Amino acid sequence: MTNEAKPLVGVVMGSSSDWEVMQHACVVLEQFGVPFEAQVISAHRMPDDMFTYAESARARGLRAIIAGAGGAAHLPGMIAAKTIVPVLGVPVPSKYLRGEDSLLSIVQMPKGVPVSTFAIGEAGAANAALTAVAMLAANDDALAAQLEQFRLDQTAAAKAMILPV
Ligand code: RP5
Repeated sequence: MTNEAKPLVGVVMGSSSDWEVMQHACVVLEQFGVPFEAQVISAHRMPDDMFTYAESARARGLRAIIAGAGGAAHLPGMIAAKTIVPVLGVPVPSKYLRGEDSLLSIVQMPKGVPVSTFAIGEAGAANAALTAVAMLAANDDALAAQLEQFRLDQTAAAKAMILPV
């Protein structure tokens, strides 16, 4: 899946079963008109593809990689080990440990190879994408204005909230 010819953000996940969560990153990138690509790359089931993806990421123009995985979630960390493109890790909820295993696997990177780690699940996926947008906005005034407006809209929506009491 890709929404433009030359993606700036790569969205990868360990399984198609992660899509329910990871699609929320793609929705945000689409909303901001950021060119991205999305695909399954499994650290455990296709390690050679994972390394090829990471090694070629920067030369292909990727400026951020959003990587989601569940369980023993090695994908974000191993991608980060093979590229200097910033990796934004999304812990996907797992069947038995509700994603706490995913979170700890992703967040506890040894010093020297960082993975920026987000909340478990949908909020983490969306926030990883918003962070990628913010990173790109550092050199893109139009994108920065879009992000400012997004925040203003959120504030207005919160102020308009009415409780049922
Ligand atoms: C991880 O294992 C994936 O990221 C996924 O969250 C989890 C389960 O994968 P499936 O068995 O559903 O393919 O590698």
